[in-house]
Amino acid sequence: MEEKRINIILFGPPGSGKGTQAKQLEEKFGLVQVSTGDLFRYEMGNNTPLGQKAKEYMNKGQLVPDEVTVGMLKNKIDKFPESKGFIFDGFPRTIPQAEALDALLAERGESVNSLIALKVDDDEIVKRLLERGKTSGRADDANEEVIRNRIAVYKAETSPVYNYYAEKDLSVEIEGVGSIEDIQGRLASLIESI
Ligand code: B4P
Repeated sequence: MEEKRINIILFGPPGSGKGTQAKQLEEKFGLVQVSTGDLFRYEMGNNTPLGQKAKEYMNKGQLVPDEVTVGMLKNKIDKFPESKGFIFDGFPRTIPQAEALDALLAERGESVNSLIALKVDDDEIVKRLLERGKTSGRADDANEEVIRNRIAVYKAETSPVYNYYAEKDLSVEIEGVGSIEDIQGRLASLIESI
C-alpha cells in the first residue's frame, strides 16, 4: 500500500522559531519545508517582479497579498509530487490562504494533518528579532516599530487560522520558549504520533 503523506503547518507569531524548527524537522522526517518567507526573500534577492512586489509589503511588516502568496505556494508544491509530505512554515497566514491550501491538498486527495503552534510572548519576540537583525540584513528585523507591527498583523489576520483548524480538531499549541533542542523534541513526538 502507498505510504500516507503528511502535511504539517508550523504556526506561531513572527520569530517564534518556525523556520528554525522546520529546517530540523525536514531532515528528521524527510518532509519538504515550504517557507513562504524564504521564497519571498529568494525572489527579492534576485530582484524579480514578484520579489519587488513582496518587498513593498515585507519591509513594512505587512502581509503580501493572498493571490501572490497562494500562486507562489502552488508552484512550489507542484515541484515535489513524490515527497513524503510538507511542513508549511509561515503559511497559511490568513483564512483565505488556509482555504486555498485545503483546496490545493484536496485536489491531490490529501489534507492538513496537524497545525502546531509555538507560543512565545511579545517581548521575547522583539528581543529575538532585534538580535537576528544585527546580522540578518533583513529590513523587517531592523526596527522595533516594524516588529511590533508584524506582531499586530499576526494577532489580527493570522491568529484566526489557529481556530479555523481547531474547529476541525487539528490545532495544538506548545511552549515555544526554551532550548531549541527541547522544542524540537516536543514537535518530533507530536509528528510521530500522527
Ligand atoms: P517569515 O519568513 O515566515 O518569518 P518570521 O515570521 O520572521 O519567523 P520564524 O518564526 O520563522 O522565526 P525564526 O525561526 O527565523 O516571514 C517574514 C515576512 O514574510 C512576513 O512578515 C510577511 O511580510 C511575509 N510573508 C511570509 N509568509 C507570508 C504569507 N503566507 N502571507 C503573506 N505574507 C507572508 O526565529 C527567529 C529568531 O529567533 C532567529 O534568530 C532564531 O535563531 C531565534 N530563535 C528560534 N528559536 C529560538 C529559541 N527557542 N530560543 C531563542 N531564540 C530562538
